[in-house]
Amino acid sequence: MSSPNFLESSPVSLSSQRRRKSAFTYRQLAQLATSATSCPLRVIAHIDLDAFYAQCEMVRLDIPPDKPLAVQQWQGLIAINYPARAFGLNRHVTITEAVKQCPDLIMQHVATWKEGDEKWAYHEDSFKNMATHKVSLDPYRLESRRILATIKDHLPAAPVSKVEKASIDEVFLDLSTHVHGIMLERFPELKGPPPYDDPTEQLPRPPTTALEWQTDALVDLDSTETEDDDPDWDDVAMVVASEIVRGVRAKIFEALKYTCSAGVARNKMLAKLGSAHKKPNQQTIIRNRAVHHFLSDFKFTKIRNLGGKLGDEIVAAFSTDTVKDLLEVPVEQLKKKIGDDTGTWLYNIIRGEDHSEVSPRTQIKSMLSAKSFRPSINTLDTAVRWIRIFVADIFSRLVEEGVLENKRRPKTLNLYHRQGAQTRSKSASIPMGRAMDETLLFDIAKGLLAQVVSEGRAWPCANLSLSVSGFEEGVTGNKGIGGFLLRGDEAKAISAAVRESSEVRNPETPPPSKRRRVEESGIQRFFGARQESSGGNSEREEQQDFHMKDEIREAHSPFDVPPSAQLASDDTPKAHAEMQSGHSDDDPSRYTCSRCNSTLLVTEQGEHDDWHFAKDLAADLAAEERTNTAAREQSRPSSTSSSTQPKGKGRGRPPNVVKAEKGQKKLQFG
Ligand code: DCP
Ligand code: CA
Repeated sequence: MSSPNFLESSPVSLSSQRRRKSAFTYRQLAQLATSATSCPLRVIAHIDLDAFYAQCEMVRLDIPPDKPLAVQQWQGLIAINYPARAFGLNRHVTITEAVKQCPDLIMQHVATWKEGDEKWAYHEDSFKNMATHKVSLDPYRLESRRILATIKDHLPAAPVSKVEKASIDEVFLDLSTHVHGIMLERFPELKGPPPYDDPTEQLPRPPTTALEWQTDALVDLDSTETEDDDPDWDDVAMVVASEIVRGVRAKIFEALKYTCSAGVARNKMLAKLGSAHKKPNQQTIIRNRAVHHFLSDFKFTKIRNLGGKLGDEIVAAFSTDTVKDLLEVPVEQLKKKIGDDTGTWLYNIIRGEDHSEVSPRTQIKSMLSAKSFRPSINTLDTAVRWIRIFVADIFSRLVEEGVLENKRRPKTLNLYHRQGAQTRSKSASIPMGRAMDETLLFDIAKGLLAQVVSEGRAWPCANLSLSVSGFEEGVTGNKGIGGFLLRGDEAKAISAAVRESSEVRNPETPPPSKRRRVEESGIQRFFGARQESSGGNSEREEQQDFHMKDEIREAHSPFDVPPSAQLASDDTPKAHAEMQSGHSDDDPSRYTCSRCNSTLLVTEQGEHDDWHFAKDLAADLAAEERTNTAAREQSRPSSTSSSTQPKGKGRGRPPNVVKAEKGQKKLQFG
């Protein structure tokens, strides 16, 4: 907690005589009031929770702060508290090694949804049951939300302070406007007006006694700067921001018992590097005069947005991963090797220039619930049970998003299904004309699954996931649910919505929308995909779904229908009939389906029954849709909306069927 208090004791007279004017102008001060991204006085903070999941468990279980604890997910450790890190533990050690290195380690498994359960819970034996359990990050999301609410409560409302949730345990704060207000109160000389009413006039210098760096870590200055140099208003702004951040951190601890680390600097990129500089429970200020020195020691792959593919490309292009080396490269050469936009951006970023905005949009854009199956699952019954869990998982998150109060509501439900190398996705509109509940989502999801199954080749299934997307702001005040009724959407009831976005993918070539993005040049090429795949929220927030996200990314990327998928697509009842002709009816390896009189191999019975289920469900939903549409059209004859029939590729194509089915009987699902 020691902090150099150098500026307070600086000799006022000498330096202030040397430079009587600030380097900053009245105009630049005014820009601070509006949080202009180009303002050189700008102050941004990044707050990152220390060992977040581990702290959540410590707080939940009331474990003393000095006890080593790690959060376990199946056979791995995903969060390690600082006392455990003192034993050399990190995310890469195995559980066996961890216990060897730290015999007193408390290992807490993450909460899980147990197949068939209505709610997630902390199960003692979950780590042994990967096949029947699914990780739930709800406890951490809940804490994340409480922390965000505490931060927002503590700070003045937007637009005075802007808060951007950057991941499950990180936020950016733009404190510029707030700091500007405090500076004007503390230093009335800043209130102006500028001499000669000229905003380009320089400000008077701040009194040196104004500064008291109460920070835990103050990054060393650039070699050209000395501590004897008088502070300027950018230093004052940093001190004020640092006080605010200290207050926020104290409040989080007081209210919720979580510690966090913070960085304060002139932009997001520097603030983020700052919060990671000293951990846990510390804050670091990177004064403008210290930026170059601070950055030159870094590997540029640690910089925000340079951690992934772009960083790797730059390392390869310049055979170095250090900022120091890259600083030597002229901008023209950067542009030549990695493109004009990216080159210019990189040139600036390694010099500490980043004008990206703190975006207060903390709204979730999509929600995903997923499960990879090891071993793969083979029956519709099991798949439906998982779908039920996904729906419960997503719905509980929707409730927290305010779906019940109509604050926000997703428009689309998407199902992804993976079988071998083939990923299929189906989407449906969520009808806007009725209240959203779990049953509605479950019915739509089952309809989507039915589409997949009716196309055949559904099993063994290695991965299933469900997501909602296309969030719309709802209605506040007295408009009620009707506010969600959008022209055209009214007619899209459940089955009709299982529609055109049905896709079969194989990871080779991108679909048209993605191709366009890949062809984009410059920085967008790298960031566009990243942003899309993050679903507007933390990638880590879906931690257990990392691999699933990869698949979704894959699903949006390269595709060519593989031979197996083509076979499935061309797979007609006739083809099956031909394949199976000539077999004896009393062959014990065969059976005749009582519903459609098809002759099938006994081993095919499960899939065939599933197919009937899928067909039944699709037919029921279509009937329901017809009834709904007719009812709506009767009540509103002037309506222009029309019903859409299912257009899935697999329409009417049963696997292994000899004759077309007859009769339809609804199968009830658990
Ligand atoms: N997380 C995860 N798997 C990863 C990375 C992170 O499950 N590969 C989860 C667990 C972490 C949380 O996200 O607790 C936040 O990630 P951080 O990278 O911020 O790590 P911590 O908060 O655990 O530690 P630190 O104190 O270094 O920030
Ligand atoms: Ca963290």
